[in-house]
Amino acid sequence: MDFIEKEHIKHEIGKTLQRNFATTLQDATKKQLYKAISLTVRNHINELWAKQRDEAADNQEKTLYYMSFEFLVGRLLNNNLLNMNLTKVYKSALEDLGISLDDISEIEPDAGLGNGGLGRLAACFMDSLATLNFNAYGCGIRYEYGLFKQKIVEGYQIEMPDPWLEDGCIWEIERPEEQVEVKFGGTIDTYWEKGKMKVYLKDANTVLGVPYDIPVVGYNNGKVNMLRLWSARSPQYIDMNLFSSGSYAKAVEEKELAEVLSKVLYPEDNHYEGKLLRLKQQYFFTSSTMQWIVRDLKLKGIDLLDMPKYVQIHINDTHPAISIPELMRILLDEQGLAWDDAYGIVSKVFAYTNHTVLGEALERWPQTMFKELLPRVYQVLEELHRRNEERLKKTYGEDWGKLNYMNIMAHGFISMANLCLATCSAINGVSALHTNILKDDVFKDYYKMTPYKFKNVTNGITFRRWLNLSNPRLYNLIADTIGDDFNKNPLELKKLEKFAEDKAFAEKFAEVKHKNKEDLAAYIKKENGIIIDPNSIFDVQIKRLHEYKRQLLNLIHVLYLYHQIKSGNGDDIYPHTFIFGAKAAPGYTRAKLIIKLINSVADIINNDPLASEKIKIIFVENYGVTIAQKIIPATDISEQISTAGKEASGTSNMKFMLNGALTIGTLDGANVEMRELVGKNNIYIFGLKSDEVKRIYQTGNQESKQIYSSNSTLRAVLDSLIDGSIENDKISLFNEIYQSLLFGDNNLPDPYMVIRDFDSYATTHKKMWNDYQKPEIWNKKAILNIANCGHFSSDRCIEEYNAKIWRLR
Ligand code: 26W
Repeated sequence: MDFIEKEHIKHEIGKTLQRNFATTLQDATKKQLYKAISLTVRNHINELWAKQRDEAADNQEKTLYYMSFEFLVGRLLNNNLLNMNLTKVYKSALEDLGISLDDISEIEPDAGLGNGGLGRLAACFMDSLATLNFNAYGCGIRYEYGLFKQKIVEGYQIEMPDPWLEDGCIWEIERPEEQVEVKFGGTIDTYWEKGKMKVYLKDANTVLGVPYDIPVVGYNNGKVNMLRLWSARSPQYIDMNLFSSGSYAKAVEEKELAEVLSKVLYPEDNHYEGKLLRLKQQYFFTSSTMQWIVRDLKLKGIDLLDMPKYVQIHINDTHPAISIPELMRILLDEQGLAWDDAYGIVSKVFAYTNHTVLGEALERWPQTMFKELLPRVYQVLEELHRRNEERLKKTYGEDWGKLNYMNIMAHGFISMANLCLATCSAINGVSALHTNILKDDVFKDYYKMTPYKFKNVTNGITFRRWLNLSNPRLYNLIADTIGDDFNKNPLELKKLEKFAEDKAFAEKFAEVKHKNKEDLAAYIKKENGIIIDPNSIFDVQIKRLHEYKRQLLNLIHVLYLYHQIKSGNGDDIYPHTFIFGAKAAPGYTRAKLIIKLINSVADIINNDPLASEKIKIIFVENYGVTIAQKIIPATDISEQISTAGKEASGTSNMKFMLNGALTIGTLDGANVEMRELVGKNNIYIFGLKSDEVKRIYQTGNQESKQIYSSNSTLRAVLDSLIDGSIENDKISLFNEIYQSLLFGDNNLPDPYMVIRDFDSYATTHKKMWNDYQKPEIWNKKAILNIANCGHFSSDRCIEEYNAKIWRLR
């Protein structure tokens, strides 16, 4: 961005307040200030953007369409200032006006259009794509309500709506002139035209897809890509006859039914349910996007047969997989291509990332539901299925068990993963371990058939948001020490290794961490009313609540420490503040019960004069991107403790590493690669490995019961879940959790290996607090973590996607 004078900025803000809000700097509310400031930033972005949109008409470079049901973008003002290289001048202009940028940025709603890792990954990717100067569009849904807001009432999670668009979104631009029609239901009809049979839908319901574009600015390079989010609109105006005859409600009903499609984000993370509305949403945004892509190519005068040269479509998990038959349908029915030509295109342009191996997360749509909602797309799917089955038979013969397992359609269901495996040109996992599990286990039969399709691209995070923006103290310290080249090449962070044993540097690092901890303590005091000690170890687990992520293991360990203290054996325990932040899917009862358990235990410990000297528990309400940005810089210990084999990658592990926290973790997901990069002495690995877990699943897990019988200390802790010592007037409240640990679900005791891994977890913790008390050791390890974190930049990750899969340039 060319340099902008601060006087000019001050002038622009004043003028914007007058022109848009008929107010002045003196009278403006904070909200008006936020909006006016953002509008001035937006103007600078839009000038660049307009130029690039203009150029795009002639741009023949291959473009990526990153399709995702979720984009967890978070706040944009600070991010846009940073990437536009305007932070300094804006800060100083605002200071002159007596305004604090930090205060103002707190006004912006946190755009929570995603659940967790997959949605945040998509947002990090958008940042890197623009920064690396690739032409890319993020394509998704403009949910009117983001992920629910979490309130904790008497320890329980309560879900509240998140109307993030209530006051409008400064950054988006509505483009009604580019709207498309999406058709649902109806029946298939045919007619003849110029000797060709044409297929169309009769009596279908039409919903309009209206695009809203949000600019995505590259870091310091003037590149502007965009996030195109589709909003559903009814093509009908309110029926005035009904309206004037008194049927007001009915008159608006139809309109509402159409517009409900982009109302709300499904809050289930890793647990799939075949809900009709979800299927409608998926078709709505994929059909809108496919129509747009084809229209755009034709506007550019490109022959559709050349599409693979110009277009790459990425499917972020199976949620957008209906794009595949939908693009086929458009090419066949609307563009008149022959099947083989259409399939030739489709089999080249799509690539698919898998983000989870949990069986309960795999999408399988009931055939009847699909057929009724999307009759023509269903026909196309049937043909894709038939042809795929022929191919499978060539490899596997008439092995029907295997065929049904691998088929696109079987037993009344459509397997979206099999659709992707059969038709995409590339399939990737998100960490080395995860990709191996896909190859050897979950997708092994497809891997045998088409090994060349399978790639690994280990996840990454954008350092711009997760270091520069959220931890300016550490960013400045690093930049002052090794220069700021790491902004362009994150591997340059390696230069910090030299300083790992430099006393002066280590002290500065410790000071940064301490200040960040003081800030977090102040925030927690304000939000939770609890005073925590910045000298205690900040031990953090923030992520979605899921049994496989094992917040329960963490909590049981805290309870164990509590028992030690109460029985007079806690002298060597170093003071800890255990921080949890997690949303549970509203229908996931056990996860919600674990939240209640954390809060109940927190209540007991925080109010126990003896125990609270040593340990405190904080549950941070409404965990999301913005809160993560406050917590991560202040963390000493990062909890990455999933049952091995279950966490595809994890990305918060990388954020903590970048911010100089030390990890306690299992050999799961990207933790495995973290250990390789930083060395085994600088990460605290514990617990069962993924192949051991797999074996236990095959042979049963009686050992958990034996541990319970033989380890009296652990037994006392577990028994305290049900003996009234936690919620004495609701004695059976946590019985379900206790039962699951000891007897399990489906006869497998302790299905997530909490009891099995407890001992090694506790021992490892002890080692950590001993190391923490030797700052020269601890800081050295922390600095080595930062120095070796460059690999986890989403810039590296995007370059790798490009080299292995997309080939945009
Ligand atoms: C309701 C169906 C459903 C199924 C799966 C909803 C959402 C999902 C996602 C795939 C869950 C998800 O976010 N997975 C996470 O993806 C991250 C980015 O790759 C990984 O780092 C996490 O390990 C993985 O759990």
